[in-house]
Amino acid sequence: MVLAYIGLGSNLDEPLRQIHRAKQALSDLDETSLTSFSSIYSSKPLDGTTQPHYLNAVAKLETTQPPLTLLQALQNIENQQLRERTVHWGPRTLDLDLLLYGQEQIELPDLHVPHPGIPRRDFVLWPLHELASDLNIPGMGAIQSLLDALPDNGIRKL
Ligand code: ROI
Repeated sequence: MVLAYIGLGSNLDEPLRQIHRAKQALSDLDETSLTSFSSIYSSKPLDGTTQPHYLNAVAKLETTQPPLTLLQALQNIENQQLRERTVHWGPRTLDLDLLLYGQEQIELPDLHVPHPGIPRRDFVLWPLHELASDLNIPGMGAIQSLLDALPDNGIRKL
């Protein structure tokens, strides 16, 4: 059994509904239980084009699925929620990122764990901190130090 953390993000087509649906889909995954779910946060878009604010959250899973199987399952959920991959870093109905898979460091063409964007993303760090305030992220350090290093970008809990 491995603890895995999943980042959720949406800024199109009723983001709150997208996040709730994705939470349900995560709790229905095979060989997996959803053991906690963060608050939902509203955050300014980081990078990309001019686009609406995002809603973000983090889910904590206990799973026996191997990382690439889990990644495929996340992509299936994105597809069910009609994610359109047209614009790189453009707006999206649902984005699911495999943030952490136990303490493993994985470098594969389609999968980088821990997710390399974590240190820059307050919309990942705040909800992750809510679920695991003493987390140590392999190769990146203590979650509290990562948060302390980020400027306040106006993120807020719903
Ligand atoms: N910005 C925010 N605030 N939240 C996201 O989930 C998000 N996802 C992205 C990019 C475009 C990098 N910006 C984001 O993919």
